[in-house]
Amino acid sequence: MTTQTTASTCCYCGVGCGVLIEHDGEQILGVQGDPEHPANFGKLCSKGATLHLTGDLDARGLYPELRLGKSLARGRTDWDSALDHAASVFAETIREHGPDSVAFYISGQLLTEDYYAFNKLARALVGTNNIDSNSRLCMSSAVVGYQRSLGADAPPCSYEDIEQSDCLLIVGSNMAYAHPVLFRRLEEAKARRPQMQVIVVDPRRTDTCELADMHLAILPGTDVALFHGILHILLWEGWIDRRYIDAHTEGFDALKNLVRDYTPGIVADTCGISVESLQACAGLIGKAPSFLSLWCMGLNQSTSGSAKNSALINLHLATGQIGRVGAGPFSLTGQPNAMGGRETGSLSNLLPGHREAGNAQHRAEVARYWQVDALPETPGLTAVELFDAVAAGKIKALWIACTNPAQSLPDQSKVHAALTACPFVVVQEAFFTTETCEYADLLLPAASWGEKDGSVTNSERRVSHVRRAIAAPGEARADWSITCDFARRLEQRLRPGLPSLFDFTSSEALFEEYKQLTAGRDLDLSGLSHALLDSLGPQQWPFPKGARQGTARLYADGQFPTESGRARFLAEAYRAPREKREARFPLTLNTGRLRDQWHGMSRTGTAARLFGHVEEAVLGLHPDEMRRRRLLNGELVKLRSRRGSLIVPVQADDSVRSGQAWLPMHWGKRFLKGLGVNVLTQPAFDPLSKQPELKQAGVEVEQVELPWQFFALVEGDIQQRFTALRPLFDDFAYASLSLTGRERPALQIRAASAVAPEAELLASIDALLNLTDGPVLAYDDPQRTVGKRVRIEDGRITALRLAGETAARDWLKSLWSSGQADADLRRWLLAPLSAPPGNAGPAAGKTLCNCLNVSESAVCAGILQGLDLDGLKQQLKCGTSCGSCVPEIRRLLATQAVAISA
Ligand SMILES: Nc1nc2c(c(=O)[nH]1)N[C@H]1C(S)=C(S)[C@@H](COP(=O)(O)OP(=O)(O)OC[C@H]3O[C@@H](n4cnc5c(=O)[nH]c(N)nc54)[C@H](O)[C@@H]3O)O[C@H]1N2
Ligand SMILES: Nc1nc2c(c(=O)[nH]1)N[C@H]1C(S)=C(S)[C@@H](COP(=O)(O)OP(=O)(O)OC[C@H]3O[C@@H](n4cnc5c(=O)[nH]c(N)nc54)[C@H](O)[C@@H]3O)O[C@H]1N2
Ligand code: SF4
Ligand SMILES: [Mo]
Repeated sequence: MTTQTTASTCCYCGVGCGVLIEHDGEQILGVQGDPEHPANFGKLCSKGATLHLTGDLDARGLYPELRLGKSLARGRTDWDSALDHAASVFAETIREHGPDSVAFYISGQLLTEDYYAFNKLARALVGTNNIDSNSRLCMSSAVVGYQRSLGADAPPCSYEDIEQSDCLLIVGSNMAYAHPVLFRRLEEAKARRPQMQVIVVDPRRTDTCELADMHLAILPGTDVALFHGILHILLWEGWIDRRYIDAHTEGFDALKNLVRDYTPGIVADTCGISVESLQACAGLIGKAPSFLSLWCMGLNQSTSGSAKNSALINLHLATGQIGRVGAGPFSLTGQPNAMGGRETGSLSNLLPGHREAGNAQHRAEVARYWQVDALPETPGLTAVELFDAVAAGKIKALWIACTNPAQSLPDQSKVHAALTACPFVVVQEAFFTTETCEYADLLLPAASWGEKDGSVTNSERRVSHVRRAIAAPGEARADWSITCDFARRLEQRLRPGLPSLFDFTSSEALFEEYKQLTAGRDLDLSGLSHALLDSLGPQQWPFPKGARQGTARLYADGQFPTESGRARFLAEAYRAPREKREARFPLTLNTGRLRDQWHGMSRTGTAARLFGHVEEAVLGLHPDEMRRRRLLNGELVKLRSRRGSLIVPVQADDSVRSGQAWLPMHWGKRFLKGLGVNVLTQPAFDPLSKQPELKQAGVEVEQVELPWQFFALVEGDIQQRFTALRPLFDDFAYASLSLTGRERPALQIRAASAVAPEAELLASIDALLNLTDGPVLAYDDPQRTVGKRVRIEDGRITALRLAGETAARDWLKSLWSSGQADADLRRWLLAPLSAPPGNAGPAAGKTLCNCLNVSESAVCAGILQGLDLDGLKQQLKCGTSCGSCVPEIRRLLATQAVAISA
């Protein structure tokens, strides 16, 4: 079959890049950036550019699976039986315990049409507001911030504003990793206009700082103090816009009173920065012709998330820096359709069309449109509260779609206990490998990227048409279609004989119904349709009926969608993060994203190439903290919080300050022994947004003695081996599973324990590693302190494992990846020692440039030869394709230059 191209969007971050999917009608063969798409103009980052390499069918859900008793295993079933069963259980539960005994937990990665179907199902049919989404962990503080300060949940800016601004404040956002294509656009703009000032506020020195003129490494959680301190200086210096304040805002006097106490000395002290840098930062903002701020999880994921958002927006209102080119408070959205979720009302407190579930008039409007008597009044549960209610037995049937709460919610011990206790759990998933799937009584296979049709809204309010390229594998179905099919079966049981509310035969039909609910509201997108998006391309809302183009910028006229038409200053005092530093937990744990992984790694974790940059979860600690605790690089440590513990290797990392610790968020129970990173994080949440404080948990680090070490590599049937092997490592203190190898992917396992495991366990592991028969060379020393096995096929290593001691690990891995199996290897294998022979070269190290496979060591060698960025690009080709590695190359250039000159 010939190769076809389907234009669609990337399924990862909120930048919302257009992709051209190359396929043969059955399989996706490649992806390119869509040059026509106004979010990316052809660019893609390392994740977008590798989409076609992800999604191993062995990890996908292909058929519905049902468990008919908690102690039983799940078995394959058909869709009719699956959905009839679900409808019966839901109907019975609702009849017996009321509508609030069931709940839906959904996701910012669903399409707008999927969201709308779920919303109507929960509120109109079931009659509950218990429908919340993972956006509660992500954007809900920004929602509150915009609503409170500006009157509606609408980011007022466009991506162009980032390019055109004179002064950019990037706060609590590592956009070099998390919004890479936008960062590329910023890099290019800064190269064109070097006078543009970029300030980064982040407790860590991230790759985003490589572009910054100023980096303020504030102490975790002190942003509100910083913003008030900046405003204090702006007032003192007269750098505010009195005319704008008078004409378009209210509440300034109260704020002025509050910030009087936020003197530079006190604020610098609270934030752990110098008075000079605070003054300089305020100067850049106060004197800039245009000022734009970008923020993400560093502000939102906090017990002061709402206050942080409003304190930042205060700065824009006080300087009149909103509604103009290059100006405004611009919240970056995380997930591809976090915006669509907010628009369709997919947080428990919202309703479609930017309405409030707590507002009687809003409820009446939506009820009338849906032709039901009324919508439920009882407030719905938010994510953390919802799982608490599940644990307490109040929620008896839980429907989870497109999110992996058994990895991503804070306080995982509680989440796992809740899922174990819940009488009926439905999981609607594209990948059946996630931690949450384990708990499903009914597991429903969902179509995923490239296989479904609908729409998404990106960070700049731009709606794109997501198009289907190929059919979903097996019996997987589009989310909206699963939801509507279930809803129709539930209707027959709850309101028999009445006309169906879910008579939708396409995602387009859902969009057509939904869009009318936005008519006349701030987000009015009633002029859009799938067909119009096809003819005019992606459009920014508002886009009312009859419009021919979208709206790039909001509030140009200074009119805000509040009762008075004025924007509001919010005066809230700074509050420290919930978990104070104390002797037992003296470190603050910060968690967040890596460049090449996506959340729980269900998709990115199927592509070996994406582990090339970072192979496993490693704790970063400042060198002083390492010294104080006598820790060495690579050593395993136990990381403990008030809620749980985790064993991981530690690494000196001077991008975090003393007193802090850093761990990537991606590792859950599948990839790491234990309950994952979130066993440590705290469920305490912001009082208004209910968003938990995922970025600041009190922890301590302890040494552990785990002398018995294990290392293995195996090629072939990776996902099946992964799933089969993972449970065998439950008895080890530490175990980390990942993928490795670019051309010949393999499953890699590292493990450790205090004593050697039982011989039978090791034998079972060997069997799954393909190391028990065939061309396998083995050596075990009599005391069983060293055990080596290598499988050699056609002169190449295809599986290997070291047990007891793993000194030869890197050497063997390099032999495996180079495809050699020479005399040295045979000699080493039969010797009682485990150490590699003397001529073993260094380990390959991490891959910096994933597109062109350039290692960090090659880049460092180039720098030592005197090459600059352009030279490195020319000679090594690194950074010449997607550019995601360029910030890191810049950082290496800067640090190496220091090392050379020092
Ligand atoms: N590669 C990749 N990209 C992604 C994702 C992914 O999983 N992988 N996920 C997407 C999603 S859903 C989201 S929400 C976004 C998240 O995007 P970001 O928010 O940019 O990413 P994070 O790494 O979670 O956190 C950002 C920064 O907040 C800093 N921070 C921590 N505490 C504080 C604080 O108190 N104050 C300030 N000012 N900063 C603080 C951290 O040090 C970190 O560098 O990324 C999106 N893009
Ligand atoms: N410690 C810590 N924890 C965090 C964060 C942090 O910064 N630190 N960040 C938080 C944030 S901002 C977020 S957004 C969450 C994200 O947390 P999750 O929502 O749990 O993240 P994902 O792993 O992306 O889950 C999406 C799931 O949907 C599945 N899927 C993919 N496509 C489809 C589809 O089309 N249909 C269906 N039905 N399923 C599909 C994927 O396989 C995946 O399992 O994590 C939060 N947790
Ligand atoms: S920046 Fe990368 S992950 Fe985000 S939408 Fe674009 S290609 Fe996808
Ligand atoms: Mo997110």
